[in-house]
Amino acid sequence: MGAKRERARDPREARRILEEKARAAGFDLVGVTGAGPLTEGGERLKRWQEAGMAADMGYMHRPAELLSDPRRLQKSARSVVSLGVSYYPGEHPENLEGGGRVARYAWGKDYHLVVKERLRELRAELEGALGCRIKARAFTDAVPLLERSAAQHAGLGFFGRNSCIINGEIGSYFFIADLIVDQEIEPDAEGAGTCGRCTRCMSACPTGAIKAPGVVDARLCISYLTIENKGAIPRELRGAVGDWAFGCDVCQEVCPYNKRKATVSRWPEFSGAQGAGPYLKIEEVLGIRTEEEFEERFGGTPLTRPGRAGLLRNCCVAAGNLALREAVPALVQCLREDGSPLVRGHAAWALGEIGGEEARAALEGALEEETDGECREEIQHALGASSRRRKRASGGPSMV
Ligand code: B12
Ligand code: SF4
Ligand code: SF4
Repeated sequence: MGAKRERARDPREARRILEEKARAAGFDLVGVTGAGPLTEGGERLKRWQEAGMAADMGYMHRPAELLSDPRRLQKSARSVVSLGVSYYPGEHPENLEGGGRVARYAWGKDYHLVVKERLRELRAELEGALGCRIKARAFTDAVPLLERSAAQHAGLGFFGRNSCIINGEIGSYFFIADLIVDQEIEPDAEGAGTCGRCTRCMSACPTGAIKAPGVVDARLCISYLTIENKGAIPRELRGAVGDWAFGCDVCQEVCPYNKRKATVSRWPEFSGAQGAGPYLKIEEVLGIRTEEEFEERFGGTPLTRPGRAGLLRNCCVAAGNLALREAVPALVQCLREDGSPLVRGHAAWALGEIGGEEARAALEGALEEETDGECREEIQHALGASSRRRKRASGGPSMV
């Protein structure tokens, strides 16, 4: 076999071969853009950062010039191949058993691993078909690049008012994956489309996180609060989190493009059967005390991202919002014996929301034992909530 060439000969032929191989690898959307800086995206990102909307996601505070320039990731880059794969696993069944709701993208296996493997295979296929070596950086949601802006430039879709990239044929329930390559591949026309006069996502967002068309304030977004956020979920936002225990789909659920176009993913790895599925059993999650148990239960799924304490925190909030009486014993145990103050504090809050004698007794007992300042404050607040509820129930004056 002769030595491989450095370059594919014809950019148009390379584009045709890419289309064929990417479709064969199971990608639903394929597009290409040049490797130059994503100027408009970078400017918007800077304004978003300056407004504090990146919250405490360290990787989103990197300089906008870095996040918007593919060549900073790979010096020899000549094209960015943007790929889309639907993860849509179907509609949420009704929450009849008081579960913690999981966003659709996370029902199955960890997409980082699943998609990366296919990207690796795709690159090998391309090298074979083009007869040249390809220097490539392959990733999905894992490196500092504005993947949505690159996808829009590569023609995968347009920016919706919810800030997701929407494709006219499949909606927005898809992952974006990228191959930054050192090959000249014929670029596609930019993605076009519009929300028209629709503003459904902006009015449906439970926390009012969509501040302007395409601008999501992460500090308010349930997806941030339940996944990336390492600390407490601000008390004033907990009620609006509802039963979401991991991520949030509201601004995509209401989108007419998804209502009309979303079709179930062809990748079995993203089905609920291969991972955590649409709902978590709240009591079961609240019983996880060690990192080992957590890894055994959720390893290989996206749900490891917030860590054990983060996921238990979320389940406490969901239990409180669902007023889940069955969860009281598990919450009491969290309050008494969990090693994380984050979990104890949110368990106290949930017990205050659910109320009842057992919850109240546990809160009073915990106040005597608890030494962590923030937890003590949560317990006191929960006791206040519970006595206000008691007064209301007995017809007495209310403080609210
Ligand atoms: C940080 C991050 C988050 C943060 C912040 C989200 C946000 N909207 O910025 C949080 C944790 C909240 C989040 C949540 C979600 N995320 Co996220 N997230 C990212 C990440 C890592 C960076 C996004 C980013 O750069 N944000 C900064 C803002 C400023 O950039 P932007 O979203 O691209 O917004 C641009 C528009 O304003 C745009 N723009 C440019 N021109 C124009 C023109 C018009 C008219 C408009 C309106 C906008 C516009 O310029 C901005 C800068 O590029 C990307 C992966 C990546 N590396 O890109 C995934 C990514 C965006 N997330 C993704 C997903 C799936 C989600 C969730 C759906 C998960 C869930 N179900 O819980 C939610 C959706 C929430 C939402 N409505 O955005 C997918 C989106 C796929 C798609 N089809 O769009 C990505 C691309 C990951 C992937 N590789 O698939 N995410
Ligand atoms: S993911 Fe949920 S909280 Fe975040 S912007 Fe969309 S609807 Fe709002
Ligand atoms: S719900 Fe309406 S405004 Fe929001 S992204 Fe979809 S089409 Fe656009």
